[in-house]
Amino acid sequence: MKLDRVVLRHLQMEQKSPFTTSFGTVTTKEFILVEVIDEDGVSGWGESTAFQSPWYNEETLKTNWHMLEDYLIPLSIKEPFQHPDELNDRFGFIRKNNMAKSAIEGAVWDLYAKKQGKPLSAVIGGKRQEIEVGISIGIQNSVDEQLSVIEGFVAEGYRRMKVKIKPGWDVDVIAAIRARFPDIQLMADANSAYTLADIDLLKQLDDYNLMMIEQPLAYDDIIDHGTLQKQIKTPICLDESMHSLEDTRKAVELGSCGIINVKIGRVGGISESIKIHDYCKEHGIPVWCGGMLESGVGRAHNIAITTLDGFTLPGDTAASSRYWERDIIDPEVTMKDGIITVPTAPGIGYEVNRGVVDQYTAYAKVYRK
Ligand code: OSB
Ligand code: MG
Repeated sequence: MKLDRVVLRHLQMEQKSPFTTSFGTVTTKEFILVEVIDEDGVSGWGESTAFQSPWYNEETLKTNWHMLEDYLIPLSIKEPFQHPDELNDRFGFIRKNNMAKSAIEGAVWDLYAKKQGKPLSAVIGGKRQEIEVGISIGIQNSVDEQLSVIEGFVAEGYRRMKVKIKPGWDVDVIAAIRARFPDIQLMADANSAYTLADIDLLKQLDDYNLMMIEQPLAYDDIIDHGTLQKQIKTPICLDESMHSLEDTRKAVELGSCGIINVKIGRVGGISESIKIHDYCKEHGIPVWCGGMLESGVGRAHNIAITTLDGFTLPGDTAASSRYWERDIIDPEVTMKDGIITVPTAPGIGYEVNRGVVDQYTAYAKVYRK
């Protein structure tokens, strides 16, 4: 593969509804859409999952633009390559900046699959034609509101409800949800809002048959999570503190979690996600695909990775209509009875709608050799 040029676009997409977690609220999604174009004029698409400000991790839209412009694009354009893994080797000397790396690596994976005329899912070894999905629900203004939002998503067919918790919005809310919905697959995501001082409170959550509790402790911790896991029955799932296969190995060896949330951007791309998947499968650790409120392009990558057989739990990959009035892909991602049908067209399997992309583009720049 030989890249002729790369286009970066800064997109601004108004969300249908605000999304609130323990660290704040997002109402407009701002992100970088990456397009790589090869010498034959074929385009591959990727999306950065960095937000506008560094509340989820240390990366931002601007730090990603800088890394892409000054390092990752020049390294990708300078010489041809045979396989996307070679790009990761080229990027290897750059520490972290995983979401920036993943954005262009994902675009190259799409291009790589398109050149072979195969869907990305098949190219990475995915076998599933359908994936089971759940939904992640932000913190609401009242318990009644939380219950009615859940009721709506249960009726829509989502297979698993994930609710956000934070100090002051935890045990009572979970108890109320369980009382109303005794049988749903339910889990809680704390986005690092607690410490080991909260251990008694976290133990109380064991009474509600949660599938897991996601990242209860610090965003950069794997040690305290191990201490906590030994004292609670609910499996811990790590999100924020997993950046690589090495982090995963350490967490598993320390007994710090029973489940791993794989986010392609957070771990630096599809190649690293596959390695984490393979390791977890070998060690009996279930994985599932997390979400970062992606547009259709990132969503398509998430669908592709979820076709690997170690992704045994429903992910956070909801339908386009959960997030956007109009997504940037055709067709948009739809969900029926908790199932998304995996696309069979080459690459990410959805067509990027350039007209819609243009409407959301605040700024764009073309990079050549
Ligand atoms: O912790 O998984 C998270 C959204 C933004 C940042 C972090 C997280 C989330 C979600 C939403 O839970 C998942 C989605 O619907 O894309
Ligand atoms: Mg999370």
